[in-house]
Amino acid sequence: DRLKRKSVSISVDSTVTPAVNHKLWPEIEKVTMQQLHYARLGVGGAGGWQLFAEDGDMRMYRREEEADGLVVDPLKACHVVKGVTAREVCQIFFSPEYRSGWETTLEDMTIAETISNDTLVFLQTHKRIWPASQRDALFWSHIRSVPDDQDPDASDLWIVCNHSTEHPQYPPNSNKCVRVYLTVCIVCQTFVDPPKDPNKISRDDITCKITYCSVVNPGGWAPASVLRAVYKREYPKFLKRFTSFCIEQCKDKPILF
Ligand code: 18C
Repeated sequence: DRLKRKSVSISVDSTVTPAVNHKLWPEIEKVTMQQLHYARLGVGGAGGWQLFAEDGDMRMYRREEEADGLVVDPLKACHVVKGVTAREVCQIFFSPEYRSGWETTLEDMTIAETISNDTLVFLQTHKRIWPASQRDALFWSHIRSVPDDQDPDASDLWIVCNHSTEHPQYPPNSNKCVRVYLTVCIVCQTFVDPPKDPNKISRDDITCKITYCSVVNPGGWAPASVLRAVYKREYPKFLKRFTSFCIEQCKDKPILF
């Protein structure tokens, strides 16, 4: 109840974002909700998830999948991070000003369109892996909070969903880059332990549970063995670097629930 009261004041009602008037809105709404559902499904049972990396509380799973001969292995990762809230982690993942501080594969980032303050379209170019062509990605990115319908007493969930899109100004496969196609989400929830007067909560009392899901289609041929080696190296590196970046950014700031 304590957490619920805290989060009600900051939850963003999706129906009030000006993004609802944009032509992409039906897709943004649908994909974000699908990704939230998908992220919350476990990794056990018949899902076929294989654990491929583990470090402290971080677990990374993948499923080997191909589409038209290209490796598109879906990835799902879980992590538990102390000292930060769901809102802070999602805000850092979404906001362009932090991106170069944690995104290790990034070469360049442009905001292709500002749909609203919770919805942006990004064009990113990524570092080239020799001898493959350089890759770029054009995707909308949307942040929101949603009530936890599986536990109405728990704090709100925060999600950022990134999904490839098109833009007349940025056609694919120009400027030497092969375009990748991605669907990515990060879903976070804050837990406060031990239960406390909201005014006395310190960063030592908070934990953020993170689920990160990603599917990236490389867009053009790249050797499967090289791709899988890149995945195996780059995803754990990303999540470790991203979460320590969040802790570092937040540690001396007031807690943002
Ligand atoms: O989700 C993440 N970041 C978000 C904000 O940037 C956003 C972006 C996703 C980009 C997806 C990957 C784009 C291609 C990357 C090329 C690889 C460069 C490696 C350089 C190493 C020096 O959602 C965090 C994303 C974490 C990315 C991990 C790596 C994913 C690898 C995907 C491979 C795709 C094709 C690479 C082709 C090269 C073939 C040898």
